[in-house]
Amino acid sequence: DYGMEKPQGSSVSFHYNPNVEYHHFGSSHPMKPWRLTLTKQLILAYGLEYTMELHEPRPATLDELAIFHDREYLSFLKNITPQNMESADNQAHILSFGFGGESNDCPVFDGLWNYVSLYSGASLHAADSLLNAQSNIAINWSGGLHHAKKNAASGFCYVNDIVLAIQHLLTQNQRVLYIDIDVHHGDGVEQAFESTDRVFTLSYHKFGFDKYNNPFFPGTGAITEMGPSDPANRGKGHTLNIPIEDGIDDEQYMWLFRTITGAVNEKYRPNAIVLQCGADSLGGDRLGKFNLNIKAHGYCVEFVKGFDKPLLLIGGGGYTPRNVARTWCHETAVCVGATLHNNLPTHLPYLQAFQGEENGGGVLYPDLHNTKRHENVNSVAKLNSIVRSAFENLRYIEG
Ligand code: TV1
Ligand code: CA
Ligand code: ZN
Repeated sequence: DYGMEKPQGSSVSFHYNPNVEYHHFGSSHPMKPWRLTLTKQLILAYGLEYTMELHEPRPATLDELAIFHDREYLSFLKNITPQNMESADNQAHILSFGFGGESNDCPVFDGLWNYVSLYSGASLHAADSLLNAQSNIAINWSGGLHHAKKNAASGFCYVNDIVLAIQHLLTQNQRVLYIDIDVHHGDGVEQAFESTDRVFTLSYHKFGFDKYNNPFFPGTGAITEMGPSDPANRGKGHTLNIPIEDGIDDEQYMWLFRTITGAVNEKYRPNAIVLQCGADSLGGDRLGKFNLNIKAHGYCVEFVKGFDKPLLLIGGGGYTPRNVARTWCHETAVCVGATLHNNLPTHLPYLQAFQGEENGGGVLYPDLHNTKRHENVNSVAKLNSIVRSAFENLRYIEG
């Protein structure tokens, strides 16, 4: 032993199987897997592929998915097609497994099984490269499907690749911290680990009701929701939810994020971190209600990277494809420590997709706050009270 220390700085691995791009939820559905094509093209155009180790992971197997999901659910998922879904046998299960229904959030489409195996395989492979110390930051922009339950699809999510990746990390890590900056509550991940103290789940999200008194999806994640209340349950206090109102701006969000995430990291002392980077918390998102700019979203990645622990970065929501691509490209650059030019590379395929916008067409960092779609109703007093409650909720965990 020559007392050699592990190399300074971070090595980044990128896990992506391009076959995910070719799946379609349906033309009017907000989830567009081709946003991953845009993301990849931006990353390549900026030359970021030379700064990371690239992997094309194989799809996850049925047995790998069964570590979290029920086999009956998986065999339904594996066999259901747009052609056979009308059969009586399938109709009997379709609603209970979270498909169809009025919203049609989780449609049955061609290649569904292939799609879920591909994004899950990439998250498992990314976790694996952290376990083998092949990288200290592993990225899978195709994953982050945080609503899926062990026996049901929910909110565009069929298989919970995050739960699977965390379970894999737990084979060699005592404590894993899960952080979720998607505009929706990370309910599936929270629920999967509600009875253990080996995973701490922290979600920032919009919480509240619209003018028709309908809750913002999925309707859970109040500040008072902190895991089981039974003191004998080890999971008690290992859940923290940060409910936020419409229109939150960069300064407010960054302040909330560093204050609370910093405190959780210090108290919980995780051995590894999973950060879900849902890009629907950006200003101008088709479904989201926040007003964040790309660099404020990326600040969260920068801040967590600063903890210097094995880090799994995964995608999630994001419904304005050009801004999803910009954000995840920027966050890839943050990981490798690169600074990118605001002017987009001229040789970028799909350059058109990034042009002709009101604010900042042709650039990487348009002003998304200026889209002013949602009035900021987060008051200083309200944010202070959230932080106060969050700190109080942390008293349950022993540092
Ligand atoms: C088909 C076609 C489905 C058009 C769904 C928006 C559509 C939505 C569609 C939609 C839509 C939701 C609900 C209502 C619950 C239902 C990836 C009481 C224009 C992680 C999932 C949001 C977010 C689900 C996923 C939500 C993620 N919003 N058009 N559906 N019912 N569902 O509100 O967290 O980003 O909107
Ligand atoms: Ca969230
Ligand atoms: Zn979302």
